[in-house]
Amino acid sequence: MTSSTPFPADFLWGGATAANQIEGAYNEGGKGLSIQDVMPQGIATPRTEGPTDDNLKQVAIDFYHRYAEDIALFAEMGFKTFRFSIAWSRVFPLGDESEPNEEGLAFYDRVLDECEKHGIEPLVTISHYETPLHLTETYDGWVNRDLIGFYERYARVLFARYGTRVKYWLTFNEINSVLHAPLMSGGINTPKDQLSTTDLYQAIHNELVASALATKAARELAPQAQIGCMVLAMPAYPLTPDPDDVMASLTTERTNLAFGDIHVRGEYPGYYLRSLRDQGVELVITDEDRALLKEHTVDFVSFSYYMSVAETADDSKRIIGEGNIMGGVSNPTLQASEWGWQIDPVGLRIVLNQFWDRWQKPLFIVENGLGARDQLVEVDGRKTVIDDYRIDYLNDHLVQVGEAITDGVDVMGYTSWGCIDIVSASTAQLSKRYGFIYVDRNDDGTGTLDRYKKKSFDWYAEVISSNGASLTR
Ligand code: BGP
Repeated sequence: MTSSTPFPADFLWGGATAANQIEGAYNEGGKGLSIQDVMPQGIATPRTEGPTDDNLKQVAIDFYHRYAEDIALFAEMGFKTFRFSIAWSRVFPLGDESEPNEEGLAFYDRVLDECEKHGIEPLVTISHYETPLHLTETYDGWVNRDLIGFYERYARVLFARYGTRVKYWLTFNEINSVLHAPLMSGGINTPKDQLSTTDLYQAIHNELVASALATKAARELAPQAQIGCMVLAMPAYPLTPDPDDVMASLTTERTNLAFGDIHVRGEYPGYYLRSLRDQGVELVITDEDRALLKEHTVDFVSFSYYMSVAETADDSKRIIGEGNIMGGVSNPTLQASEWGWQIDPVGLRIVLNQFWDRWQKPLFIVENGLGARDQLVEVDGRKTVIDDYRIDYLNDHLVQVGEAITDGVDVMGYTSWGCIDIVSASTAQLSKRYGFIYVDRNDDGTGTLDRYKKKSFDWYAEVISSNGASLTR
């Protein structure tokens, strides 16, 4: 380690993925269907009746069969940690059975074997946009309180099986995204335009209680485990200095900050309760729920960060960008990616400072990256991608992480999203690539699935080996 880096010596550098976006093998090993099997276009179109052949996630990048090769490539980059999710429907094919599927559990044993072989610390998401389809169709997903028990049973199986091997756990991926993507995030079958506000907020409450119960279970079954919540972070800047715009931006930010507040402080904040009252929402919250939330708060806060948005109180000024699933007003000072996500490295420093000031919990950036179209070229007889745009994006964001650490923020680590090319969550494309490793698979499903190192592969390896000293400031 050189003295010119702000990153601590034990900083967890790595990459992040999710089961449904990498594994494929959608009906192998006793796996049941998940909501992803009826979402061939991501969140762009309504769900289909059943699985369809045009769904790239059926094969994804075939990580189910190629995990050893892929983890070896991550190790070659020097990863200290690898974030992946466990497919709930691999472990409980329907979701409401009493006994887990041994073949599904054995797969993750093998993944963990490979991580251990290379000295890579696993970072496991328990639920990442892949609710078993049966729970969606029979119970309407998280709207139904029964899911709390099914999730707790699933989490207990994971802690009992992997608790000595996995230290870092995340309960729900981007838990706040259920506000905008009820099916993908909350497994809710009722179409968004027919879903009542009460049902939506009840689903959120049920997930929060389940998250607390998982934390409780971890304390019992895996005492050395560290449990994190995971929120989609997206600062909302006031579009102008007009106090009404500032208030509007605060209100928008609070729709996301509430999730961290509840996970860290163990109770609903006053502004959240007021918003429920204003919307005429009355939730079923038991005394036991309140006690669970209060007693089983998280050890750390993890989050994804891709973009910021602007906010205004003046509807005539609302120019909505393409945005993430969370939407938002475009910021005229920022450039956007090809998919309309506004690029804002300083926003990451702002989020880190805001979260640290607010919660005083260690922070883990578990998703960040640039989705871009790549072109495979041949250089010195070797196929590669010259992805300087991705290097620039990641470099500029990591420099801001360094600034935040220098500001005094406790940052545990950074896992760039889609460290190997994967199927996109929002659009289900493979052409929206994030990886350091190119996967030869196209949007029409053609391709060899061969892996090629991009220019960013060597760049990230250097960032890790120098512990951030090689970043260009
Ligand atoms: C987050 C999700 C991920 C991931 C990422 C990039 O919202 O947690 O699953 O996919 O965004 O989004 P996309 O794949 O739509 O480009």
